[in-house]
Amino acid sequence: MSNNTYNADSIQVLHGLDAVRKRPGMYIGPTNSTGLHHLIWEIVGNAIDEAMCGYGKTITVTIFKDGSCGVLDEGRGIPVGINKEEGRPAVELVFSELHAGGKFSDSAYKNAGGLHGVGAAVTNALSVYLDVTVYNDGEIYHLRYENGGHLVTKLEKLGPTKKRGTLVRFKPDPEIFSTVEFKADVIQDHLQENAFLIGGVKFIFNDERTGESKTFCYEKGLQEYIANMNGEKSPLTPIIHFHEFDEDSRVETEISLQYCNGVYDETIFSYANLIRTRDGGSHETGFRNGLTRAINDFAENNGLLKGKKLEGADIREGITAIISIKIPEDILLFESQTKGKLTTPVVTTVVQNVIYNKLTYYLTENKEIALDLIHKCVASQQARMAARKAKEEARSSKKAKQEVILSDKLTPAQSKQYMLNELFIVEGDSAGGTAKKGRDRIHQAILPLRGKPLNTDSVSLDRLLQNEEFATLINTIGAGFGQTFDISDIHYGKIIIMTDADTDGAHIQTLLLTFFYKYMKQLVTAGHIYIAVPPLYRVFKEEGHKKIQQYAWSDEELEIAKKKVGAGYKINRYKGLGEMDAIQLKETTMDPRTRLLVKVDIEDPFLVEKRINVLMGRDASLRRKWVEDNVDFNTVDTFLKEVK
Ligand code: TTJ
Repeated sequence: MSNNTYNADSIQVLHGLDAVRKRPGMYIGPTNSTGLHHLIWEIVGNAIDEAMCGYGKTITVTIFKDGSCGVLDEGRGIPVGINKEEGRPAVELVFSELHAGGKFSDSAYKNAGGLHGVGAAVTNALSVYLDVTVYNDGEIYHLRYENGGHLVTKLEKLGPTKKRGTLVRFKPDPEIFSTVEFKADVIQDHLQENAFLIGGVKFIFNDERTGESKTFCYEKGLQEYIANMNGEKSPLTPIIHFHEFDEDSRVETEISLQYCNGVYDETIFSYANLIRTRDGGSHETGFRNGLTRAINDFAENNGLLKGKKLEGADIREGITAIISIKIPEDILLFESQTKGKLTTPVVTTVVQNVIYNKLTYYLTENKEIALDLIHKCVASQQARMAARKAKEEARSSKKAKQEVILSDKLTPAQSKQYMLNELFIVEGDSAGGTAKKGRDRIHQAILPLRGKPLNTDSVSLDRLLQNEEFATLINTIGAGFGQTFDISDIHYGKIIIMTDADTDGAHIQTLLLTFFYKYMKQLVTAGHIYIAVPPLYRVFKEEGHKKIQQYAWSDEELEIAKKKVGAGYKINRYKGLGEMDAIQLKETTMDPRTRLLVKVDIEDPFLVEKRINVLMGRDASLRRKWVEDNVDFNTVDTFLKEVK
């Protein structure tokens, strides 16, 4: 325990928690649902630290009926002894002193999972109550805070116990957060992700609001993470796993990877001290360098290269990899507050050496797998060179910007200013016809999709590719797909999916999104994909020659619309696009001045990957359930941003 850092008296300590309440954003980010869940991650992170130090194998998170959350571990218990400098029990300081958490922990990797790593005191400051129970030395200890971190029950003994561990239960303050409703799926995702990252620790989730209970425990950790991500894909290699501790730098590196057939892109996730590093950084750089060198060297030494060296992209095509490193807190460096990118320099060489040495050894020991893998890399290389050559030839013969032969189904836009053009992909021929009449012919193109072929319950993307509709779609967009997709060639600035507001429509949306994400990923990440949101109601009446009307996109809006139109109104309830005429469709869904669009906004590739696995998996009932649970036409999905 450090011995010279505490000089704050209790008044300053309280002041500290007040500061958190005044500016919660500085400590937990936004005070929306995301921030709300950070309260849990801060607490769970402490329990995880203890488990990673080897104390306790089970962490239980419970949401209670009163909206509070309890986190229980089986560790050594937060120390209850009196802290000499402060003259107060250490456990009390943990919850009332900002940043105190780590000072009482001997873990090198503290703040696991807590995004800002600000500690348990922040959770306390933003709660209406927080109860701590410590089971240690045969005694139950208890203390309680209320009202944003005011100590109301000092540390007390409650009686004997045989248990060991810590239980923290808190209820978030509705005056701070825009919502205080914990979401079961968000918590489960977080716990599952941690369970994958720390093999062998059991995470239990109980939701007493619904009676639901789930357990996540993966003895094989990252390897099961990969298995879970690649579930339905056809593997080219087994899951390959490396784990190494570097004594000099004290960096622990764990890598799991697998190659699959029929996959064009690479999926690489990285973590530093259990924090997801979305934008990669030194560990990912080291991984890429080491992987490229190992495979090139091996291929060269075994006479498998056909001429030129393989490029990194050739080597990574079809890979799924997870890199998880753990490093001492004092050299854990991120590019910014949001911790998206690791910058600790030494990590690059450490990870590079691990993957280079271990993979070289693995390939030598597993010649057949090595041959399969190198053949795939060489095939990728050749495909890439052929695509490049074809493109150069097309460019030089000035065919490049000529329209590809378009399906007769497409009604093209007249303008050649591609970025201003919009492609509407419309569910059904009849709605397609209406859209054709309602469109702006200069900038809007219509591509009707027949609902039927998309509607099968066991869709494989490979089959979708052979499907005529998708072939048309690829041609229409005009920029290729998969490895040869080139975003600079797209023929439309906005690609707008327009379906009925029902379950089938939602299913078509998700199939299309999945298709785009998989084969034209940049279209999605660069924000070119939109979903049109048709209204649910039209409220109208005729007064003489005057027509008064209002559209409504939700039941709340319907009530407002009824008032606006006034007595004697009639209501159209739209069950599908087909029930609108061209003018109505134009006004509500197509005209940029009046329509409602949502932009598909991928914030979290982890969730997307997961969503895609559910959606494209073999289990049709899971998929249907997902669509029913998550696609709500009255609210805007969290992945989507409202735009015009
Ligand atoms: C610190 O070093 C001495 C033995 O106990 C170590 C410790 O801090 N253990 C510990 C803390 N176990 N569990 C926690 C903990 C658990 C939860 C749920 C919440 C918090 C803030 C801490």
